[in-house]
Amino acid sequence: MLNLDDIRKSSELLSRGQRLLVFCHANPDGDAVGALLGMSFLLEAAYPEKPVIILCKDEPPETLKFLPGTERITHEPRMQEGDVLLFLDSAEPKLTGLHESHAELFADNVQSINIDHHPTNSNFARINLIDPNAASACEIVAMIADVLGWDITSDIATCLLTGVYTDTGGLLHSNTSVQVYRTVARLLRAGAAQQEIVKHVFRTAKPSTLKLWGRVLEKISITEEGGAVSAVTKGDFAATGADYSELTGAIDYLNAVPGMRFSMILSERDGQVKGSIRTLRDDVDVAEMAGKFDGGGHKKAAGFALPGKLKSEVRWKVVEDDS
Ligand SMILES: [Mn+2]
Repeated sequence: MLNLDDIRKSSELLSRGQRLLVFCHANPDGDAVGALLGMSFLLEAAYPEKPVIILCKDEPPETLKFLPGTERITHEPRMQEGDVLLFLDSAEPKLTGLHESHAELFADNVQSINIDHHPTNSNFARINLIDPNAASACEIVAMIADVLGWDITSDIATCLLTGVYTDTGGLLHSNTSVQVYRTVARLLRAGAAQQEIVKHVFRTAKPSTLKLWGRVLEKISITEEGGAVSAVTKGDFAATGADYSELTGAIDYLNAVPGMRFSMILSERDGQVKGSIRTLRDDVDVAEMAGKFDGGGHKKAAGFALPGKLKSEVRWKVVEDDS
């Protein structure tokens, strides 16, 4: 639960800002883009005299370009005296991809607000609005808007509902709480374009995406530890013409293998191997598993990134010939 006092302090901080810079994490997903745009529009309405600058290191994936305002996302922050910064859905500075190129964003004297639902959040900002019980950052943004009496327009509701949907896998994941359904009802009442979201996010797949998923599915192997594991190499991305963002969602198919403790997809990108881990079980903590590789996340959905590349290993075993 969020502290109402912290929400009030945030609004005081925002009202003192000359400009408002809103950020989400790099390689943005539906929750990151939805919260980024939803919050930016809320701020523009609440503080019409203040410039609101919308920032993300990377472009949003094609599937999210239907959201209003994606063309306003810029990639290079230029901080000025009097700026107030907001970070969304980002558990730590490095996830913005800007911590090295723009270390000034995270300096001690910066006026910043951190809105997130990752339990691993490092509370790196001046004010930290962290609710690990929330299923998405968008859910928290909707809640803050209601606490502060900010009007949620239909465009804002569409942005926020996108994050609520994507971070719950279309209301299917175990994080789909009573509060998630309440938020959905709230956003539908505000006029969210629910069918547009469903169409673009869950019912649209480019041929390159389907081909990439084909490779993921073909390469599933079951490990001794009870994991359904697959991997995609740089070569797979090149051969299918898919980009990294198109891998999103494929892991749910690995999770469908019965009896597994967890599922994992390893993918090569930019000289790194990224691991995404999921589990459907209550007695497995994938955030802890990811932590062993310097990663983090939630108990049921986590990830890590290691420098290097993938090397496939085929294991052969000689057995008795009983044919
Ligand atoms: Mn999220």
